[in-house]
Amino acid sequence: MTHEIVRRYSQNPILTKRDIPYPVETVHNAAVVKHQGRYIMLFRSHLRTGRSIIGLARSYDGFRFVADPEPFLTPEPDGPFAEYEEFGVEDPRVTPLDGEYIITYSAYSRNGVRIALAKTKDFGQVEKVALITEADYRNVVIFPEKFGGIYARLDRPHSEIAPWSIWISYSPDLRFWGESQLIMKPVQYHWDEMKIGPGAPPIKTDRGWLSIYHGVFQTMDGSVYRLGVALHDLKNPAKIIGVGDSWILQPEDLWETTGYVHNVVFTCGAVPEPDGTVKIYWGGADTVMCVGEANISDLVQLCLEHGRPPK
Ligand code: BMA
Repeated sequence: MTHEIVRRYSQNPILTKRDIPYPVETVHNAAVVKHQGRYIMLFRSHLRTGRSIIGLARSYDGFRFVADPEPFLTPEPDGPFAEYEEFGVEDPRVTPLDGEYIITYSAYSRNGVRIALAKTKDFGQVEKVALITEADYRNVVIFPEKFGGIYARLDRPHSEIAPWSIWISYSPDLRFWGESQLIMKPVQYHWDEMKIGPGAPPIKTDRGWLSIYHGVFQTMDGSVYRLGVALHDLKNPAKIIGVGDSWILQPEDLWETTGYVHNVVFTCGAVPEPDGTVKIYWGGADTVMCVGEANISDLVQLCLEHGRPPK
């Protein structure tokens, strides 16, 4: 009998560098969405230069994925994105919205890390739309619905003054963002004390928007990345109803505790299923992709009954 809130798939890891038909060193931190009855995964891979690109894999069951022969999203050689993608593209998130898929990803360059937004209708053609932050932002996730006609996103700016926290911003058009507010902070001497960041795009439930985020704790042996949950008000996503006090997933399997960066489980995507479960996808040790299942009601309950205030 297991008391785990996230049930790991018995055949993890589900995608590794050996499954990719072009040379890569890692497969991790992937976004996953359902498109026309299939699961589409956008995954990050390190090249042997140490820089990252984004590949695509497809699945009928959400567990067994087959990678496309070519990468999906790579740094632009020229044009307005080129200067900001020079060091690579990382950690994609995908949100289905208005009949399209909105992709956000980290763009690294000598100017720092910022977030780019791209769109696709079919995961064939992809259009890079805009760079939507300045330097030193990561983990932008867009809500899959608008609020009074306005788009909303969660993100995580860096700051030397305050612990790295989760903010919300709004946009009329996905290009221009503002009205930013800090909505959730790490808690001192707690599993997420060092920094937190949005993980999967929020999932709508009847009790609120469920957000799966990562939290980091610093130890004598480096940082440990774990996953937790927060519940946002359905009508006002800036209002957090509760944050689950305990983590839902920590590095335990060998491919999570050991790899390119040890002791990391990091999510960029989760797929809610009609039976009330959610498939949560995570990168293990920045090296491989894993999946597990949870009951959405258990995650919501953790926020409501074993919750803490957001800040
Ligand atoms: C974060 C990001 C993630 C990575 C994690 C652990 O800062 O760079 O891409 O998974 O660190 O290395």
